[in-house]
Amino acid sequence: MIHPERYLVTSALPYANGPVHIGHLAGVYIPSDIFVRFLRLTRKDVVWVCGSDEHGVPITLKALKEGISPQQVVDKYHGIIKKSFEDFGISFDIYSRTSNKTHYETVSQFFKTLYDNNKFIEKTTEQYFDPEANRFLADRYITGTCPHCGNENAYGDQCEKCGTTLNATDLINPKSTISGTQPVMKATKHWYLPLDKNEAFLRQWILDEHKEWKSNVYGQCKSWIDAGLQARAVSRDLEWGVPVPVENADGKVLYVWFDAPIGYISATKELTPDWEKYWKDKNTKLIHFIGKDNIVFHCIIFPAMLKEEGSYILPDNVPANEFLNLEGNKISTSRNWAVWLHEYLIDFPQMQDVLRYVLTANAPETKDNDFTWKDFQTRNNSELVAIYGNFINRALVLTHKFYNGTVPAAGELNETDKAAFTEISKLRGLIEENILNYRFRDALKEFMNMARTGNKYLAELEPWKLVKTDPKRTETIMYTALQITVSLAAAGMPFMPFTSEKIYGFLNIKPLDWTEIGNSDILHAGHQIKKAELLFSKIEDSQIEYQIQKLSKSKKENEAANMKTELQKNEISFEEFQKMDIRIGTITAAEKVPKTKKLLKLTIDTGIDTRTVVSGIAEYYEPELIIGQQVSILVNLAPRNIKGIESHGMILMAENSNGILAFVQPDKKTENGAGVK
Ligand code: B3M
Ligand code: ZN
Repeated sequence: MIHPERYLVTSALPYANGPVHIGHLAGVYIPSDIFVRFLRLTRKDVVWVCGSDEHGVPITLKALKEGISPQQVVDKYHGIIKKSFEDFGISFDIYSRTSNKTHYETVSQFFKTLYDNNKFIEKTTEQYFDPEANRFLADRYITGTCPHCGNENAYGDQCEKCGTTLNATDLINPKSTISGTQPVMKATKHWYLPLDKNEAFLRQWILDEHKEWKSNVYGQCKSWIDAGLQARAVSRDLEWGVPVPVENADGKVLYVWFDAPIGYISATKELTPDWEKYWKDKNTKLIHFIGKDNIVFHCIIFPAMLKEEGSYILPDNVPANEFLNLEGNKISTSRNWAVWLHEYLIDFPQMQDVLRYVLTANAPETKDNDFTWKDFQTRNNSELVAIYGNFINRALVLTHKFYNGTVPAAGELNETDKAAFTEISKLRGLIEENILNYRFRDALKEFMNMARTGNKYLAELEPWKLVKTDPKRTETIMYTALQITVSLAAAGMPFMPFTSEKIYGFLNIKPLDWTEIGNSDILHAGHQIKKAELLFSKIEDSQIEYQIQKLSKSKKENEAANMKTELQKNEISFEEFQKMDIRIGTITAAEKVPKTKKLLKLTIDTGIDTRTVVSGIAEYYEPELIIGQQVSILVNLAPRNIKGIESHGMILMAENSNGILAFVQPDKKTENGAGVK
């Protein structure tokens, strides 16, 4: 017997420092849930592990802010997060947590193995220490003046006003956020993982052997490796975390990014005594689902750890997603600019699948995407209600009406009937192929095409009319429509499991295997189905307005406090301003610059001439959609060569505090060449 393919799937462990929102679902948990549900339907040997990430500065900072202990923080949010996942049908085999005993043992053992085999280098460096609080300060515990922009509240790792990455020692007038006093430098010893030693291996393993990885993932890995890898400290001077398991390491814990990925291993151990076949057998495919900010940890650092340890397999793929924005702004916990899962369910009870659908249809698979409530409404009303729901409802209601809910017997299937089944089987193949290649949006599109196939079948054959003139043929049509209904329940299971379960309930049958989709003979004549209810209902404008209003409240309340307006620049004279020749022009063509993420090549009619400008706006605009727009362009800027293209001028853009760009445009159409003064 051939053994089924074996998979170990992991999803990023969310920090237990706050509830989860739609960004988490869209980026990581829905795609992995679709993938795993599909594997289960195809009878693969699969385990899927996740859990709360309960260590690190994100947790201790939250504790400081809420005035409770780190343990209280993680206990509170672990419960909330776990419940949200369950409520949305995220079907982990285990949702564990990194504060438990198995995890501490697994991490300590892992560290000791590397330590005993001399895989670490020990280094003593000077770090900021708060004498009053008697502790070393992680970067986030130090604030001071940014040397670049003068912001007085820059953090030890980053200035949030100008966005510069900093070292704590760059700050002017550093202050401890714990005691408010000035920290001092003090020597401290730490253990470092020499990533540089793994550079050749990583280069070959990723850049040569994993060219099939998503381009955003591959690209990030390449730039890290090309920039040259350095040794990374795997320990910290903190009280919260897994203690460094060697002598003379009091007050030191392992860095959260050392312990957290090992959480995948601990969770598997908790799940099954058979855990080693998932982690140590070369025939297992290990897949990490993560967001783009976690790429380096999962593609470079964790694999280097696994490689050094020696007994584990490495990931087969790391299908990271980009970010989901909300109504044009970055999702932000501190500004409460988010749709929280537990709140969604209060406003839209039992409507998990609608959110799952919209977040999949609009998933940030290749670039950042925007969630808007309007789009949510449209997709529900004109896709779920009008297509999927409509077909299922018609099939079931007519069966009750014509045959009191008994499946009719089919006569000979004609070409139209057979073509419908052929189409369903073909679409099944396409869904399958897309899921296995991590293209969940496309997979969902093909699923909706399956629903369209059903809709079209009924709309063309009109059994509601035909029943009066040809009841025999109508029986065959309804028989066929019911088989299509079964196929839809089965094919929809990875995407909208609650809906599929409902349909199975109406049909009064057990769930199917994936390979049975497209089968023309699942429900037999005489089988009794149950009363059906509507699967989806229309979302009214008032519901959407309420959500938008709810958001705008948070926006006003929180944005003022978080405004990151740049300081005014030095004064200039009017003559200096006049040197700039700014005109209104129209975009006449636009295309992506190949092999770049941010650049568009634009052709602009400036009124003076038609010219080429390269602009860093690709993350915010689809090239096809901006043709015809008027923009402001600085026309007398010296030409520059950007990625081999000569760029003549610069498009003026407004950039908000989240780095989101918008055109600076005239508010009514004006002639090309009009001067901006
Ligand atoms: N908790 C970071 C995050 O939530 C981190 C992931 C750990 S995965 C091992 O973005
Ligand atoms: Zn700054």
